[in-house]
Amino acid sequence: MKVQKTILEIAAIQKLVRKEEKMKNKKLDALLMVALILCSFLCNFNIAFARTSSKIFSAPSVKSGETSRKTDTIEIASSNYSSIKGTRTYWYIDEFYHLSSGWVSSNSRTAVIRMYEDDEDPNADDLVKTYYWSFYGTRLIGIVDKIVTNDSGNIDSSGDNQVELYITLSVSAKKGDPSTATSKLFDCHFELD
Ligand SMILES: [Ca+2]
Ligand SMILES: [Ca+2]
Ligand SMILES: [Ca+2]
Repeated sequence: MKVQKTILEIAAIQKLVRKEEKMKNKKLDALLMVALILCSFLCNFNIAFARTSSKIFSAPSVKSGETSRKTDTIEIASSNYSSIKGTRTYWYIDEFYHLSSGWVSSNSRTAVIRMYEDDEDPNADDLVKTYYWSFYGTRLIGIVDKIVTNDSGNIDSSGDNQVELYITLSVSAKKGDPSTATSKLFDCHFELD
């Protein structure tokens, strides 16, 4: 009688354990499903919000202590927004080069790159962002010092998803610099959210 009771108790415990395991598996399945849904949502989000990149172009040549002429204007259109805010524009350096021979090597030289959005007369172009950079010897160091957003609002007409961007470059003077302009200091490109 006692033995039979013990067997029944063991069977009941085994049933309980199996039930708990089933519950655990169900919970794991549910968690896995949530993770999968979240992942596919994030992947889609990433694809939907892919940035547009412009072609790579060269820095303008510049004389010591002066501001360069503007580069060619580059048209770049967003596939995410119908109106473009200054905060949704980006400018990156792809390749760094040295100042032309004869220029003084200095770690206290600085460069300022201004990104503008071109507009038709009589509208003035918009100063969108300013990038402040330091030199290491005769080339820019790898990372920008400071980026200032000068215009965080719409930089073109509302409903116009294409902006027309260009940059200018200023390089601070060092005593002994030649009066000749630099050859290209970097290659760069724009991006747009
Ligand atoms: Ca424009
Ligand atoms: Ca504009
Ligand atoms: Ca436009």
